[in-house]
Amino acid sequence: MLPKRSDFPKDFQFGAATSAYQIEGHQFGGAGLTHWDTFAATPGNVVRAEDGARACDHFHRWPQDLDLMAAAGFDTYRFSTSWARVMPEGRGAVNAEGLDFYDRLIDGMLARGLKPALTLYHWELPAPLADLGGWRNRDIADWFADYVQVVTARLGDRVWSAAPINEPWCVGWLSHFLGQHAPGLRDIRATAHAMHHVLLAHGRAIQVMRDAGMGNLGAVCNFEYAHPADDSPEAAQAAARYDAYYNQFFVSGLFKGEYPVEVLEGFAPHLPKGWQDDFATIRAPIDWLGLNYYTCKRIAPAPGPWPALAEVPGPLPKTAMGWEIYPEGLHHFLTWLARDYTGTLPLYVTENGMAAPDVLRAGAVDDTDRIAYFRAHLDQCLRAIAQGVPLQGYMAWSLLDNYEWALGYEKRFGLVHVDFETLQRTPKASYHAWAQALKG
Ligand code: IFM
Repeated sequence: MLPKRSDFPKDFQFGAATSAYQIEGHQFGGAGLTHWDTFAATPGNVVRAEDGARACDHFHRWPQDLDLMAAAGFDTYRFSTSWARVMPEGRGAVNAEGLDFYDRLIDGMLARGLKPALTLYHWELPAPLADLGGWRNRDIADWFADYVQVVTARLGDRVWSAAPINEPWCVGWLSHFLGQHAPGLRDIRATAHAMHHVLLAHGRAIQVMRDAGMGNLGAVCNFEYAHPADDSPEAAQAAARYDAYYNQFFVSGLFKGEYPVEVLEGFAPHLPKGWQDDFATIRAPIDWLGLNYYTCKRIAPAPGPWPALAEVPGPLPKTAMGWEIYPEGLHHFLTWLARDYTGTLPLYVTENGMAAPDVLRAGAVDDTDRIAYFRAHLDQCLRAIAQGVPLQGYMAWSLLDNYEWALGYEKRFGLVHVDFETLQRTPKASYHAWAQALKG
């Protein structure tokens, strides 16, 4: 059983989240090529070279998917617009069919009593912009602002909340340093540029939306608890470096107008010229911060250049992603952020959930592990709220099984099972547990 709605403060928002490329089907409706299409088409990058061409075909099946959201009793639906669907070349011409789609989708949410929680970039960079250097190119802040302007003009009057960019760490580090996501680079200079430009683009987008009169604007960052692998001072320092570039970099930029010293040790020669001057834009006031939280890591020192660390396996039970289940980490980040960065600013858990080896048997999926995962993390939310943390909502990842990026369709995070042959949706036991918890 999950904690009940009535266990949370009045007006606490419960939701579920998805993202455009992971569910829509990018071959439909005139969307342009993205860097995920080209990344997936390059051997070795993605399991079975799968891409988002069809995904869950949410482009056509969205009424059914929104019905599922509403029937479970969720309050908010966190979704994203695809840059390449709205502007297939990334700049210039607008794809009317794409904007019409999002227009219908938002009206569909409102008709069902769901609050639209918009994210403007969940990783589907238009390929023509990748050709120009993508996030390494400072001009991306202006390209992004122009796209945000187009979306805002059409949809801004009806969304409940908006955040420019999902998980800046993944856009920057995972994609340019670790090479695991598009564009698959492994280069510290590219990483430093991308991580800074993501924040600059965020700030420009907030300005655009604010100028257009929109409110309830936020940022969504992901966090991973860093345990030192052992008791040595070297492991403690390695974990501190990991924590600095993973957990502190973006919130330090957004709320303090600085970058952590541990990150500057590696980044200083590589950040774009004049980076300090951009904090005035980056610090554009926001109305809330969203946390995406899944797991912790064990960090050991390692030979080699900065950051000179390695992840080692940990002892806790793991999800199908191989991620340790560590709900206390969510409590840590909620209290740490409120204490050191955000104060009384509302916080939202904008993603939390687990991949499991779900099996559809006789029309049902018995994902009791996922229910336990949600319960454990919701309990940590309640603990933080009782301690005064201004947490105002929680959104499960994800409504549907979907395209899990470099891992293709193999890892299932959904409350609703998707058969990727027939595209049939089947609510799992976790979906029914949410519906029960949200009743009344
Ligand atoms: O599927 C992703 C999502 O796109 C961003 N946050 C983490 C999820 C699980 O890996």
